[in-house]
Amino acid sequence: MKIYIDGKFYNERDAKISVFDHGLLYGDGLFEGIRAYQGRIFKLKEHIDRLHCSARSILLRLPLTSRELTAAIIATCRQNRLRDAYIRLVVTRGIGTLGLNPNRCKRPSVIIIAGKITLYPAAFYERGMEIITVPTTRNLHSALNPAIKSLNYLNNVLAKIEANNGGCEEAIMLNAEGFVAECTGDNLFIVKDGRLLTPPLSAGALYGITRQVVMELAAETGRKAIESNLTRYDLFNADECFLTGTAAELVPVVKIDGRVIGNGKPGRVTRGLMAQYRALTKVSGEPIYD
Ligand code: PXG
Repeated sequence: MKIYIDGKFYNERDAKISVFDHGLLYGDGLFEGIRAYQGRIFKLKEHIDRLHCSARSILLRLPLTSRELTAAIIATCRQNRLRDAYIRLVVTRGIGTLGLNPNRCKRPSVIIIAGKITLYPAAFYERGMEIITVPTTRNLHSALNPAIKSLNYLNNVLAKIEANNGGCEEAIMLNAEGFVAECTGDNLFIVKDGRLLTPPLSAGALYGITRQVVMELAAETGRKAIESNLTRYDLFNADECFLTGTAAELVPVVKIDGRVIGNGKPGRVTRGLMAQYRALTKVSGEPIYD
């Protein structure tokens, strides 16, 4: 595997960054997780735009323009001869001192890793998955806004550990007010009486790109998605529930905190959106090869 670091490609064993990089010392940096399907990078512009928004929020000046980032990502896929890939774009604050002052970091580093993705088991997509709410609440947006896709993922990691301890692969994170925010690496939707509902960003959700695509796909079939605060009660009484994310795509949820959702099987609206999403990934995206 060839890994891109600041304009050069390295073999896996030589792809290293400094122990003084503030990405490591303080989680001071950003990332994006991007997919390529059949030789096309899905929603690349949206990922790069979100990276810019995150960078602006943490006062990090990206060393590459959007065009340069696009070219570097495509070049990394080509170097690895990939058609279907999981691409991890990481931007760190760069090398600094042991103090946390980011002004000491001269130049942010850009790292691109493109490889294969490990997906949830196929059974989750066919039969649905079980998830639980966990004690760790989502970061307050007044403290560290969950809309910033930063390298500081300890909040999510703790929730993931709690999910695993409870025998689940994903956790529902509530915000400090007790409303549903999102999962550790996925957004959440429910269907109730034909309406598609998802928490607003202000509840502590990431502006998920899959979330946005799902909202657009639902609109195509005349179903307008509604952003609404949701409680656990709303989830327990939903007709359908599913998660969205670049890695997971759409995955049906059939049990939450021991309550069976709907009839305990992936719902009709969920299955319809899953099919629409799969179809879209096959025909759209930035071509890697000419
Ligand atoms: N919430 C959080 C906290 C996330 O990190 C999503 C929602 C879904 O957003 P997108 O834009 O992907 O629809 C994410 C995305 C990984 C991995 O390797 C994590 C994400 C995406 C891809 C891979 O853990 N998180």
